[in-house]
Formats: sequence, structure tokens, C-alpha cells
Amino acid sequence: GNTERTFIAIKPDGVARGLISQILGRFETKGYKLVGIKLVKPTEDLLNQHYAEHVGKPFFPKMLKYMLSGPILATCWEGKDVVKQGRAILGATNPLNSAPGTIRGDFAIDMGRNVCHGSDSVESAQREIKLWFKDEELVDYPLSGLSWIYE
Ligand code: YYY
Ligand code: MG
Repeated sequence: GNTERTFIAIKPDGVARGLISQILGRFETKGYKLVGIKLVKPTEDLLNQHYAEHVGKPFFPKMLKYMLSGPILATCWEGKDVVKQGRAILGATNPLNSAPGTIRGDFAIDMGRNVCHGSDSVESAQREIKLWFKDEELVDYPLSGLSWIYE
């Protein structure tokens, strides 16, 4: 339904480059509801859990260093099909393959500086939201003008 949730993070480069408002703006103007947001200086342990599927891959040590290089903006968004749509808004993993109009397509060049993260499935989203947020950090409230967003 309209209560699907996803985890979207702005990586250290996105925060440092001042891209927060533009990235959040894409999700806001699309019609999605922000239900969690905080700046986090993640521990290595949190990142190992977050990227569990990539631990041990050749690119992992460099990626970990990048993810530890500054604060990350952790956000949780809610709405119809938000996991899949979130991935589409962010664009392909390698910014050289990301279409213009996507976050990575518009704001990034190198894969190791691709500005943002988005959950890749509903199951990953549930796992990642639990990892980054406490229950009480997720808030629910009515988004105004819902009838102009959903038919
Ligand atoms: O989910 P997504 O971020 O689009 O890509 P993943 O395949 O899950 O990889 C996570 C993260 O790792 C990616 O955003 C950049 C980095 N990475 C890399 O630096 N080099 C690779 N060959 C693959 C991934
Ligand atoms: Mg991924």
C-alpha cells in the first residue's frame, strides 16, 4: 500500500558538497513522506552490517574508508512503491551509467563517490531501517494534500 518504507542515505560526499536539500527535495516533490532523518557519524561495525553483502569484496576497504570520511544523512521515506522508485530517483550505481535527471546522473562521476544510498528491496529496506533508526526515531504524521498525490 502507501505505507511502504525505504532507507535513503546521503553519503559523506553528498553532505560535504552541500547536496542535502537538492536530494531530499527530489523525494519531497515526488510526494513521498519523510518519516525519519538524522546526521550520523557511523561506526565501522554499523557499516559492516549495512554492507554485509559486500564485506570481503575487492572494493570494500576503499568504500569503507569513504563511508567513514564524514557524516552521513540517514533518512527514511514512506509511500507507494517507494523502494523501487527511490532506486530510480538515485540512478544506477555507477554514475557514468546513471541517466541525467537522477541524483547520481546529475551530481556524480565516480562509483566510489556516488553521493547516495537506497535500499534495493522491501526486505533490505526493513533490515536497513532497523539498523540505522530506533523505533522512536521514526515518526508518523499526515502529509498534507494526499488526495492530490494519490487517486
Ligand atoms: O546499491 P548500490 O549502492 O547501487 O550498489 P551496490 O552494488 O550495493 O554497491 C554498494 C556501493 O559500493 C556502491 O554504491 C558503490 C560501491 N561500489 C564500488 O565502489 N565499486 C564496485 N565495484 C561496486 C560498488
Ligand atoms: Mg546496494
